[in-house]
Amino acid sequence: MTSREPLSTLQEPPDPGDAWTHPGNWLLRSWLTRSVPEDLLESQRPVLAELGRLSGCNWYRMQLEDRLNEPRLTSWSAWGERIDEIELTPLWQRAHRWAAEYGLVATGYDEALGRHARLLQFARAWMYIPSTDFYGCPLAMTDGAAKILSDAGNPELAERALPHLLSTDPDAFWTSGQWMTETVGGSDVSGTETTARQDGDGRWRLTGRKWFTSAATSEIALTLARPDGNESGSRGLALFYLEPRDADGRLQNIEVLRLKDKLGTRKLPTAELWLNGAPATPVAGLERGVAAIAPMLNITRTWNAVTACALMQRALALAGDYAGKRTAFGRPLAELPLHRETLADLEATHAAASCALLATIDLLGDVEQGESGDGERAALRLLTPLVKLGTARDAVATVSEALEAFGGAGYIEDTGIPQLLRDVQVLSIWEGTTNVLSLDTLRALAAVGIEPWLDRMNARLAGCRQPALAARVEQAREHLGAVPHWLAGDPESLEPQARRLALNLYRLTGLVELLALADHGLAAGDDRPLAVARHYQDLRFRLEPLRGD
Ligand code: UCC
Repeated sequence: MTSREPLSTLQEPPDPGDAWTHPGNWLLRSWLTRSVPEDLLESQRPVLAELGRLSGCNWYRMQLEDRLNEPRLTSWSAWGERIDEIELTPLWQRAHRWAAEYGLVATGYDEALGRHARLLQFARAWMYIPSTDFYGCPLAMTDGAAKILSDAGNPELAERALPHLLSTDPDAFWTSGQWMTETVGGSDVSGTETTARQDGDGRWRLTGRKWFTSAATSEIALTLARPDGNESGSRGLALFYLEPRDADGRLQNIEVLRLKDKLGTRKLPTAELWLNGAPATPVAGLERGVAAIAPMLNITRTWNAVTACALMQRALALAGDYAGKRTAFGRPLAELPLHRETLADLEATHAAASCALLATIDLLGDVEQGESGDGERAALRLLTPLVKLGTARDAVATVSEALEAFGGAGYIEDTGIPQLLRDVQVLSIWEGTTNVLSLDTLRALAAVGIEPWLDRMNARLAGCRQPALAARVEQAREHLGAVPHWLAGDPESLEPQARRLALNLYRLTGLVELLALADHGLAAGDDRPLAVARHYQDLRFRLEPLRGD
């Protein structure tokens, strides 16, 4: 017997549980059931179930064991050779293989899945992401690169890279970087200083400093540079493809200056790079590089939103489980009315965020498979920045509150919980800050107008037939009716209001989609979505008189 015994109470740790079958994952399952034909969904269930089991159990354990590991940069060999080798953490090395084996990118391009390819891809990502320490970042960029190379009309590059980017063989699978951010700016890339010049053999060579390159171990990268003689500003930039290493694994005229010392996402080997004449190939002409890389941005922004929802769900699964195991004031936390209400607020926020996101993913699938018209394309253009900015903000607030639900334990590093908060903070910064995306919302509105979104929202409400929803639907319709008034007047006067406008549109999207899901649920005898929709409407739209209707 040691001097510490007898032991005082031991607290049972929280367990996230199986990510697929978890009661807190009802929304994803309901959405898939509503959207995907049953025979197709049935064929996908085994892989979703396997991912859910692994993510909530084995991978989660490995993630906790891997907690203190970080990627390491070795700049020089013992004998003075510049090598710039980056060693990844054990979990990251495994996550690369799992990503290939489970088709985390390839599924989105599987023509056999038709318009459901995107939804089924992101359903897999939803479970993979929380236990793989932001390996979703290179996957997002890989997906974006695959999208660009599929559509850019550059058969040579497509033939070279696409079979690797879409491979399900871990040894053949490549990931892509997206090198946009320079010292002059990550939001305003028009001042990009990297230059592109042809050498004597006609090979393009890039020179400049890339300040923030995520997943610096990727096999390819897409980047912006200004060809010699091009005009200043963003139109004078071109989009380039490069392979950082040669066949022997040596960096090709690139130096890794350092790994970035970040608040979170510390498993991710984000590097500052010096390109010193790195060989590269133009992807789609020699100007309008920002427009050329925009499809990648829209895909990575969608992954960003999936990550936000998946990490909110992980935080809520842990907090919910803990509430059943932790006793305070004589009862489990789960029986304390205020604690329950606090968790219910978070769950409602997560549900609405997930609905806005899944509706956007459904639309992306339609647009990519050509099962849509201009209206769908326009609605997607507006919804993408909305869900990116809204889910990111919800994730930061929700995960912060979920930490608080653990009391002091949520602040202690070896519980693994604080990392969640540090990690989600990046979601509202990279791939466009909240303000940049609010301005992109204005750009989208100027290009496509509000009508395609409004028509879609009104059609969703018109489809709600259940009497129990009538008052809620009417209230939502009134909110929608106000939207054109928000947009009236001089477009320039909207700029200071852009964030408020974007967040309101995002929340309305979540509410309307949640009501539509509630309608479907009621028709099938499930009143849970209705309860959550009511909760969200009360929480965000302050409809106190309707409480309990
Ligand atoms: O690199 C980074 C780290 C990688 C980490 C990856 C994480 C993945 C997350 C996954 C989850 C785990 S982060 C940095 C990424 N950088 C950004 O996101 C850039 C943020 N800034 C913006 O988005 C700005 O709004 C800019 C750069 C797009 C503004 O550029 P411009 O050139 O000043 O703006 P313009 O002139 O309005 O746009 C140029 C062209 C126009 O087309 P054209 O030439 O036809 O008139 C726009 O319509 O680009 C078009 N465009 C778009 N098109 C601009 N944005 C879009 C868009 N979103 N969709 C379609």
